[in-house]
Amino acid sequence: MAILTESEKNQLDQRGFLLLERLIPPETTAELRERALSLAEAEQAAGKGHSYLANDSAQRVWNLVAKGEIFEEAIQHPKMLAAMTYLLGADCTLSSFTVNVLYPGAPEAGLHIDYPLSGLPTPRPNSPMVANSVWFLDDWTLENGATRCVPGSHRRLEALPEPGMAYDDALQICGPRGSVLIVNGAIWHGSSENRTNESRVGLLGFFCRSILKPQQAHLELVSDEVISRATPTLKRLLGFDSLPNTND
Ligand SMILES: O=C(O)CCC(=O)C(=O)O
Repeated sequence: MAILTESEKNQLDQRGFLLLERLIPPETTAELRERALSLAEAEQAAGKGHSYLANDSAQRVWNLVAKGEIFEEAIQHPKMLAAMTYLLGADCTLSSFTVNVLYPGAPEAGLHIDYPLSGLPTPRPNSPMVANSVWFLDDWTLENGATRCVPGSHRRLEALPEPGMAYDDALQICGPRGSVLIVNGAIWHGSSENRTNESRVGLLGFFCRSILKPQQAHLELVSDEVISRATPTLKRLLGFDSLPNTND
């Protein structure tokens, strides 16, 4: 069973994020990238692309667990799940699993905290409630939109980042493809501008405590075939162990 080192736990506690460098082998990273881009292209061509940011310069592909066995396996990565367990408890569930593509010219996305934290009354909870894993399927560089994070901002329980404001303490987290950035969802974070001629392709494995409503209704979205081959871990992540009771 994968575990976090004391230093890794400390980084999550103090800074609110942790970079796991080169976690994913190069062949798997390349396959995930190819699959992510072909899904994005297919959804665009079918008129079902989830585009956002100015000029539709960024795109999400939702519901990845239903879109290929490679994603079923990826979302169970032991070390990534060890980080989620540390932050959110051993019964944490999947909130959403998506592709995030920044096409050339995508502007920076505003700093934010993750769903549903920004909708909560303040002071927000002091303990981690949701957390994201940002999978670098390309090298994350200063030029292509590497994720910005404000270290320690998960402790600002009353404040939210102001739209359009540049924060001097925001750091761009750069790293080689195959790395996974674990982010407490209460950290002020967001993607940066992609000033290159290449797409920046990533995955977002987003998790929540089991008491929260996930971003996606996985039990409705995932086919019986996926559920029939799901491991106990995947079933738990999809929400089987955290359903409301049906006593009558
Ligand atoms: O893709 C990234 O760099 C970060 C995405 C993000 O901030 C989010 O979806 O909450």
